[in-house]
Amino acid sequence: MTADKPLLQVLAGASTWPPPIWLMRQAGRYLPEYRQLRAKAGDFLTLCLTPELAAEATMQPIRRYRMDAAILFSDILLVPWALGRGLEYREGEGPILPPLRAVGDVAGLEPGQVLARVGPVLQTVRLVRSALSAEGFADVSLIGFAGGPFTVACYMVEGAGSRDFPATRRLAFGDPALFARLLDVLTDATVVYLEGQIAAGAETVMLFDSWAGILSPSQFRAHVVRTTRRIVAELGRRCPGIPVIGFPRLAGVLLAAYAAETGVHAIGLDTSSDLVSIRHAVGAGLPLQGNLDPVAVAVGGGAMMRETAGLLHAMRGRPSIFNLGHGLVPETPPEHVAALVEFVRAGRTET
Ligand code: 1CP
Repeated sequence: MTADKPLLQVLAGASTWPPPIWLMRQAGRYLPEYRQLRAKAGDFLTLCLTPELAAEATMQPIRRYRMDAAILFSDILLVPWALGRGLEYREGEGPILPPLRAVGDVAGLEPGQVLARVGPVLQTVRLVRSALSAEGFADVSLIGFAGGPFTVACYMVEGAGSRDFPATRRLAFGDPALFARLLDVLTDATVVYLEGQIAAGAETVMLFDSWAGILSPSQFRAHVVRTTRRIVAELGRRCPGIPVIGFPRLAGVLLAAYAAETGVHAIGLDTSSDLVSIRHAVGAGLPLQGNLDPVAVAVGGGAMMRETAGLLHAMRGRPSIFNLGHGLVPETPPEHVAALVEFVRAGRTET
């Protein structure tokens, strides 16, 4: 029920105080209980595809910190995996996929086949919903997610992580028809996947477009705005009332166009965005989420508190969700996260 859940209230346009808080990568390697679970699962993909273990990873930060939202424990690359492209996570290297460069690589991708393969992820969503009610977290919202089609395409074309994805940008300019076909398949697959998560119990969904910021303005409109607008419109038809949070990381001044043209219901800000100037650029009523530097949490102490107080001050009086500008880093001491949550819950705008 929206009425009882601070995060959903803010997404519906309310300015609650103190703002609700959750943190990107709140589950993960900085938590000793996660490292234990990860060791038990063996590899990361097995952890994502074993509903009992993935639900446990989702619940760990909720039990420890009582965050206002749980985010499904999974990964954005489950979509290419579900499309049959193959995916491997190598220790210390990150994700590896077979690079996609030719027409033939896209021809066989069927968005319809995604639902058949993501059953375990949808089961995780159901398990988390029941765990939240069974363990007394009735006011904690459940966030589902997917990667933005452009960001997922980056990993599929490049075949791995990269600083600036040169092969992807080359394909986008060099074979626009092929690249558009790939983005269309990913857009359709993402709609089906998010609709499945919502049917299983996700109350809002977030689109992680982590690499949106590497594009020129015209390419940003073609690959990020166009796909996001289609996902938001389609989900609006299929799942009315479910808010979509967009995270076009490092979009900079293009954030205003993203906010105006995609129809997202809230925007996740990366570390570089200035909350005060952004709110003039995107309209006063649009909920904003962000954007503490995760490194400040790793360092902790006065530096973290001062940054946090400044953000809280800028958030006051408008619909805001406290979060980071990017994910928690693995070397973050868990007690720094506890101190951060306590500080935000006290609504302190001064140190
Ligand atoms: O245990 C491990 O060693 C695996 C590390 C890990 C984790 C904990 C990966 C591999 N993915 C995840 C979980 C994850 N990924 C979540 C879970 C929920 C939570 O936030 O607690 C989410 C939302 C993601 C999303 C994700 N995966 C993004 C978008 C957000 C971002 O960080 O920019 C991206 C880009 C990925 C790809 C990915 N998966 C994993 C890694 C190490 C990466 C980044 C690879 C790279 O480009 O360097």
